[in-house]
Amino acid sequence: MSSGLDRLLGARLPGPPEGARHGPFREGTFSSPLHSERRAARVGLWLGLAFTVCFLTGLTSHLIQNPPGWFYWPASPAWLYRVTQGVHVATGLAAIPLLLVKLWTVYPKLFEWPPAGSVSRAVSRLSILVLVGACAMQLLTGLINIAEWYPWTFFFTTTHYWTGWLAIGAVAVHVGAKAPEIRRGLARRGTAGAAAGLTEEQAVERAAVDSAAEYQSVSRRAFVVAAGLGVGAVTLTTVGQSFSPLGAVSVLSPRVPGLGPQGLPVRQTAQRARVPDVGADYRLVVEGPNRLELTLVDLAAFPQRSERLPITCVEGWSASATWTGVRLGDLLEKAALPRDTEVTVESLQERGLYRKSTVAPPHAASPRTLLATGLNGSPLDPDHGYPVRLIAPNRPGVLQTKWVTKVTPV
Ligand SMILES: Nc1nc2c(c(=O)[nH]1)N[C@H]1C(S)=C(S)[C@@H](COP(=O)(O)O)O[C@H]1N2
Ligand SMILES: [Mo]
Repeated sequence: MSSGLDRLLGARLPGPPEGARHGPFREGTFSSPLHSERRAARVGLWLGLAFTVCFLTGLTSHLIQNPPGWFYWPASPAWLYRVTQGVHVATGLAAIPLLLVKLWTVYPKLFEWPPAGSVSRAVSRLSILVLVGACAMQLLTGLINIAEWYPWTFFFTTTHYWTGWLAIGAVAVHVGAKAPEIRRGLARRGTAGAAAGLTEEQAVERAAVDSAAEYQSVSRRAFVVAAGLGVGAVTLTTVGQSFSPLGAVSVLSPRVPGLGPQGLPVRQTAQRARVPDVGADYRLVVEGPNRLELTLVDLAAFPQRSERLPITCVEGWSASATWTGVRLGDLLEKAALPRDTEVTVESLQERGLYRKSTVAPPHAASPRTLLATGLNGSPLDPDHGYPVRLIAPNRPGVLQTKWVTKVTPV
């Protein structure tokens, strides 16, 4: 807290005499301008922006995977989800160093005296506990999840969703409660006092104290540069997992583009998913008024299409590939169903959350949605879904079902 503010508020603070305070509780312990209201508000602004964008893109991903009746997600542009989910993971990662910086600018508040003072003060400090707890938990579990380490027994996706609401709610409450401080902190020097409703004389005094403290400190600029470099380094070394031009410097991302069979990453292998061996008895069944039961030879007799489409894992990595196969719409039409029929696509995989997915009408009808048998010019590798996988434009990877054996109208 700046000494100017201390002086202004000091008269109103009840508490034991200065001599009774010890260690960091003594007045003037934290005099660095890096702990100023101004610094806290500016870092907070960036952190708030990162959190808001991260929340909105995360909510979008949630709605695509659990669409309520009013929700519409288009099949084109094919790259849209790749961008929204890439931004979700990138802003979440950037928020980690930002949160650490923010906590460092404000931690002297832990030693404010008196500790509670009033009921409203106690409530406000408790709300900070919820805020910091929810934000830290959200960022940390998100990071562990994209590193593909799952050391928990709860279902990550549901927890991540609800903690997201808790975190953004706590951010909103915090911004509301701190509005005067934020306004002062973000105001240009000189107008700060006016925004705070001080008399002209007080404002001049405050501005003088604040700017002297800030300007005298060379460390202020070094701090901003270090914080910026931290955020930049995290972003630069991870964003290549979805933004391929930066793939070469993507040393910290868990998924390196190009790794995996046929030049594409694999999240779940055929072996781990315990996919039964595919033999001559394999059939692709399409339920409908004219039920189809197709062998791979039957499937090859349909018109073959090739589409260049990305796989975009919800965990942030994405990669484009050329897929070859039969249009889902062609199969639906052959089964005497409208081309925009909402369908469930089911895998040979017997257990697991991702063995099924629902294809919404815009995606079923899209001429780019394929039941693919080929990838980058050769038959699908078992880990990419041999013999048949779904690939549709603008859809999360988790909905691009592999080892497909059945298509059923919803
Ligand atoms: N049957 C089945 N399909 C699946 C999965 C799965 O676990 N089982 N994983 C999905 C997920 S989470 C992703 S990101 C993509 C990954 O595709 P790839 O392994 O072919 O790159 O496949 C999807 N299809
Ligand atoms: Mo995924």
